[in-house]
Amino acid sequence: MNPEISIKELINSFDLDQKFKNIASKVIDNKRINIKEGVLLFEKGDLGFLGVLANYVREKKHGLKVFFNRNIHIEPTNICIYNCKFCSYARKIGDSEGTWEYSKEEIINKVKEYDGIPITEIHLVGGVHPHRDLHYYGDIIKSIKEIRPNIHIKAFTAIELEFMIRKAKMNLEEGLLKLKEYGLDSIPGGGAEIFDSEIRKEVCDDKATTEQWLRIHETAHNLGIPSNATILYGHIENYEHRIDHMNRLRELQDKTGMFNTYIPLKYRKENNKLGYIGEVSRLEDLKNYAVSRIFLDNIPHIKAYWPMIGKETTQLSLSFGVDDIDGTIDDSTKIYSMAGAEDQSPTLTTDKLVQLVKDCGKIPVERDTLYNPIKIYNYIK
Ligand code: V47
Ligand code: SF4
Repeated sequence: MNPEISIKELINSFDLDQKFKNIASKVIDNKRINIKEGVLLFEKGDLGFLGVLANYVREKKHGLKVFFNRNIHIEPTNICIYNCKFCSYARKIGDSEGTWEYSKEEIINKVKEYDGIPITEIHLVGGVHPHRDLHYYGDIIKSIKEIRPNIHIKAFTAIELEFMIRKAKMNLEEGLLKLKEYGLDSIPGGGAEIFDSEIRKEVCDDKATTEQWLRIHETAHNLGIPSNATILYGHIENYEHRIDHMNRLRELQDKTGMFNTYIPLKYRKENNKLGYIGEVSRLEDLKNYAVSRIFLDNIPHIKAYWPMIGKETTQLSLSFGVDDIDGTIDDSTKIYSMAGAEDQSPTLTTDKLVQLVKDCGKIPVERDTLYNPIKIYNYIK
């Protein structure tokens, strides 16, 4: 069946206001929706309609494929100089409880535990330790590469990078190039939080600014280092702030084209200072994925981070624009478990991950960090 006819028929089956019909026509004709239209989708979009439109975009880009990778997360420390109100895991030097810092040897030993296991990526992210600079972490990356030369190292949020480069008294370009030399392959999406300056001031006023976050990613892209982008949603921001956030990413992506994936991170409320506001519903999560897929026409992938939202919402998200589920096989990350994530000890074998995708009628694809396929699974159950 011609996919354009079927999507038009599907859209016509909704009783839609003209404004939504115009948005759907734009999306079907490969035209970009504007800020006002993005906000309208959030405010008044029917969830079924959003799902159909987001799924159309998703299938046009990736068919029924759902990407995952085999990675491990290592968090070198939870010591952090900053005071983000949503953070449940950061501690200060000298705090009597719940503080950790792994030595270089401990990190290397963790990597060695995966000898012979076909992981393709190490995701290395932690707190901003006041005494550690770029060379300290660069040396760790170099040592990991010595024992696993082909592993992809995706490391350090823009917040960590801003501090460790400044501490090493380098400018951004020098610092990022040096890290690349040590073995850094790409940058994860964390630290973006919310770009609106007023809301950012309310939730994380002492760390790198929006402008710094964007500059770090732009500089990395210009040096050939790809990256991801996140948003922290479901706290005190409103829909305009979410669209503003995505719009800034869309504009940067127009310039560089080096963002691989957009990862909406749902705010979790346990053990942090914003807990009194509670959490948004699953419906809101699905709406957020769908609008993200529709609005961010130039970012190839939308990722649902399953340890954070749980396996069921992850499965539902696959019909609301998501095509990537990260796929951590052994996730020792504490940033979410301490904030009350669904999955308190997130590990999924590849078999279970593959089944989770097949159960949704989709095709699991194991990928490397840069989305080159490693194995395409048969989608028959
Ligand atoms: O920037 C902190 C978030 C992020 C909470 O690039 C919280 O592939 C929810 O960016 N509730 C760091 N979120 C993690 C991150 C990430 C994760 C998975 C994959 C990738 C990738 C990147 O975690 C922080 C912050 O936005 N976070 N506290 C909380 N209470
Ligand atoms: Fe530090 Fe990151 Fe926690 Fe903020 S979110 S306090 S930067 S560890």
